[in-house]
Order: sequence, then structure tokens, then C-alpha cells
Amino acid sequence: MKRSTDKAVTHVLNNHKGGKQLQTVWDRYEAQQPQCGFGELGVCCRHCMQGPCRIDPFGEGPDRGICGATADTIVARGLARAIAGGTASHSGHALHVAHVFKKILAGKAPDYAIQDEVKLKAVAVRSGIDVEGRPVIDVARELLDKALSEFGDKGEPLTWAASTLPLGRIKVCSELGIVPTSIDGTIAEVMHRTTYGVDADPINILLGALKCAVADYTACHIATDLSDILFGTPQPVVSKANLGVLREEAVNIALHGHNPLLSDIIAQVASEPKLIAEAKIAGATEGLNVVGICCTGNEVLMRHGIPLATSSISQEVAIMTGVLDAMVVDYQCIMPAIATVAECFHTKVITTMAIAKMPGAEHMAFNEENAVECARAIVRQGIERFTYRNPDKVCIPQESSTAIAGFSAEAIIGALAKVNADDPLKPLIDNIVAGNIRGICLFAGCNTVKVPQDHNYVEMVKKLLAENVLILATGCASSAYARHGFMTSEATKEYAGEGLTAVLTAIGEAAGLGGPLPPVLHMGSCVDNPRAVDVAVAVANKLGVDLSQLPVVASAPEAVTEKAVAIGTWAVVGGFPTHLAWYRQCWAVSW
Ligand code: MSK
Repeated sequence: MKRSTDKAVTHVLNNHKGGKQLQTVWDRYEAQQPQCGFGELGVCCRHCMQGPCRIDPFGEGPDRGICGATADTIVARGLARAIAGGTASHSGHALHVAHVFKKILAGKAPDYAIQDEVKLKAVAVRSGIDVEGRPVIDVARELLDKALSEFGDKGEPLTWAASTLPLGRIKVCSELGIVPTSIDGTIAEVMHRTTYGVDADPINILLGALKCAVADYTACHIATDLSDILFGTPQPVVSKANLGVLREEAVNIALHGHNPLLSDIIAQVASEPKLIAEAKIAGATEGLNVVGICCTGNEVLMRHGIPLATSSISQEVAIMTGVLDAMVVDYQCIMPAIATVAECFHTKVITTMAIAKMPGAEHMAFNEENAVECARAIVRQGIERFTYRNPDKVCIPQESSTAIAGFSAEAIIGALAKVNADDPLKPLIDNIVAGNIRGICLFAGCNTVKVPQDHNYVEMVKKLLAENVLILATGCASSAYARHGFMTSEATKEYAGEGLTAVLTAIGEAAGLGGPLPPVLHMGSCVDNPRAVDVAVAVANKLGVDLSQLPVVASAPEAVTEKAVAIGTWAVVGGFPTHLAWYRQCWAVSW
């Protein structure tokens, strides 16, 4: 099977010098064939030790598990647990940022600061906090307390969900009994109700899963808001994407994972003259070259213009170029295989988080109280590894595309305000009503080994753009579009229909881009999906309609992680017709 539609990835897969014994995710996938058909359909259960049980989907074998659970119950339990797993990941991410926020306010993390007071005040006001005449630090403390209370049982609806969703959605959630009062409590509830001998009603289990998805939305929104407050709300930035951003004459350090807490600091210290000089003394005539992978890559691309090397599924391929001196990882979407692949090269894999270690990698504990020194020590590891590089193993592909990223909700509304300062949403709404924009599609999610990398993203977007559908993208979806050249003004001219091109040209020129906005707007990492909801909610509120009445859809056509399942589920709760491809299962649902 073809492995990737990305020419850079294919080039390295075909020409790398890591030796025949080197295995990638695609080799391991082939070695797993045939995969368990019961597992693929979700009709096996191992929640108790009497199992595993499986249901015959053809009606020729058992139709119940040993406890009596039907296929519907087993599938509902499996789906609910996937959503709980995704929610736990986003909760951990958000809570980590909140805990560092707390240290900053206590003066215990001096290398961080509140960088976006405007966003702080906007989130505080939205959350019902009085900001008038109050010192920033007081507002920040109250907002932090509110954020932390969302994780424990506050006994009332979660502020972040209640204050960012329109009334229509809140009414639907209330009627269905899916309003969470705690992020972590809701995760625990799903684990409880899906354990042996508790909830056996598939509909009831799914309602619990929907409630958990609302908790996931809340966690994602908190993570995005607090990150913007600490590191700045993204604004459009021009950079490059794909493996061609790696440089033979530089120390190449990849930042991989999800959280900006470490990566943002590394992005900052990498421009320090002393470290650059150390890299040059080590023989790297072009100094330091920091690149991003996965959603950590999206975070530093959006805020610092750091080039994006590749996405999750091809993380090993970055090492196989032979020029990656260090891969620094935090958590989520990091394959343990990278340490094995790195053994074939000189690359040092550095884990940094206590909850995410890996055999074969070096662990350098990241301490937020001493963030800059930790970041410098990590960069120096990369410089040291550069001296072990083997020139005979170098295989850097040529491909890299220009990518305009950084379209936070604030940036999109800011661009629209250049067209109509008094009523920024009017140009968007008018063009939807006039049919120049026929709809908006949010692409989110990952790259799966089960389809040639990026194939679904690229084929779907070409057709949608030709039909004048505006595209928003996050996570590895945004990486796919960045690497394939869909985040440029030229892409608008090449792929967008007439109506959409005219709109994007008018906005781009009014915003001073000298050409159209890209037809695919990079809105951030996978945790940043609420940014797209914020734009849709602003439009819905202005029109006085529910989200479900807007021509907005969502798709994760190459989904991998439980996080994608959680996000897709809250998109359904949000009223967006949603497509989530889970090979061989493919769901298209709406509410
Ligand atoms: S990194 S969750 S593979 S989007 Fe956010 Fe990409 Fe999916 Fe991980």
C-alpha cells in the first residue's frame, strides 16, 4: 500500500540510510495484519477478567458476552471509554498549564509571565469576573481559581462551557441531562458506569459519553485560553512546513508533543547568541534550527513562526533524515518507536515529563521553576549530538511549503474588522447569505497509518474549496495542509471557487496581505479546536440562531487518537454534522 502522499516523507522512506533493519509505523502495521476483526468493529470486551468476550457480527456465534452484555452495550462502553481517555488527556494538558499559571502568580516560575492581558481580561469578563479598576494579578488569580474549580466537583455547570456555548446548545444539553459539573469527575463517572455490572443501557452509556465530551470541550478551551494568556494569542505568521526545513549545516532540534510550557521556552532560548555561538563552535555553521512536530509544532509555529517539520504519523521519518540532532518530547502522540529508530542514527530522544518516559530515551526532567536553564540544557544536548552526526546518513528532502498560520479566533475577527471595523462579522455573514461562501468545514485530527498519509485531507479539501467551502484546520490536519501548500495566497487562486476567492481576496487585501487569505486557515493544535467554535458561536449569536442552524461541519478523516474521538463527539453535541473516520468504522453523525 502507498504509505504517504507527502513527497518529502516518501523520499526519506525510500532513500534513508538507517539500514534494512529499521522499521517504521508502516512496517509495524503490515506486521500486524490481519488485525482482529472483532476489535475493529468494537464488538469485543475485556472489562472484566471472565473475558475477553466477543460478539459474532454475522449472527452465527455468541450474541452476548458472559455477563449478558449485547453488542450495543459493548460498543457503547468502548466508545465511552475512548471519549474518557481523550478527555483525560486534555484535562491533564489543561491542568498542567493551570498549575504553572499558579506558580507564576505565586512568583515561583520567574521565566514565565502573563503576555496577553487583553485576552486575560476578555476571558475573565466572559467568565463573570469583574475586571474594572482591578490589578491584573487579582483578575488573574480569580480566573485561575475559577479554572481550577472546573476540574473538581463544583456542583454547578462548568463555567467554560456555559459561558462559551450559545443558549440553544445549553438547552439541548440540559434536556438530555449531559451538563457536566466537573471535568475529572465526569471522566471518573464514565469509567465507573462502564465497569463490570454497572450501566448496560447503550443509550444511557452514550449520554454519559456525550456529557464527558462536553467536559473535554471545557478542558480544551481552558488549555487554549490559559496558553494564550501566558504565551500570547496567535496572529498570522509566515513560515515553512515539511522536512525540507531541516538544515544540514545547523543543529536541528525537533519539539514534539502538545504542550507549549517547555517548547515555548526552547523556542525563545534558541535565539540566544551564546547558544548559537556554541552550535557554531561545534561545527554547525548555520547555528541552531528549531523545528516542530505534531501539535507542539503547531503551538510554536503559531506563536513564533518556528517551521513545522512533519506530523505525528511521520515522526520517525524526521529522525531518518539523519540530521535531527535531538527530538525533545513532552506528551501525547509520541510513538515509543522513535527511541528504536534513533538507535540507527545519532539522534538523542529526550523525554521531559514525569508521566511520559520511554525506554531508550534520555529523561531530562523539566522544571517550570527553572524553565530557561532546563531549556538551555536541552538545547546543549542537541549541540553535543551534532558532533556525532554521520554525513553518510544524511537524507534531507527538498520539499517545504510556505505556510501562513496563526489564525486564532481573534485573528480571524481582526482580519474581518479590516473590511468592516464597526461590524466585523458582517462580511462573513453577508457572503454566506449571498452564497459566495457555501459553508465552513473544520478539519481536525491526525494522520492514520490505515490510509496513505494526507490522502483524505487533500482529496476532500480540493473538492470543498472548488465548491466555495471555507476550510479551518487544527492539529495534524493543519500540518497536512501546511505541508501540501494549502496555506498560501497562491492556493486560494489555484483551488478556491470564484465566490470564495473573491471573499478571501477582499479580506486579505484589506488586511494588508497583498493577496488573498489562504483558503485553509491554520487555527492551532488539536487542543485549540474551541477556537473554531468561538467563531461559529459569535456568528450564531449575532444571527440569533443555534449552532446547528449554521452551514458549519467538522471532519476528522484520518483520526487516530481517543482525543479525536472526544473532540468529534463534542462537535456533535455542538450541533455540527460531524464525520470521523475510524477505520474500518466510519461515522457520520449530526444532532
Ligand atoms: S498531534 S491527537 S495525532 S492531531 Fe495533536 Fe496530531 Fe491527532 Fe496527535
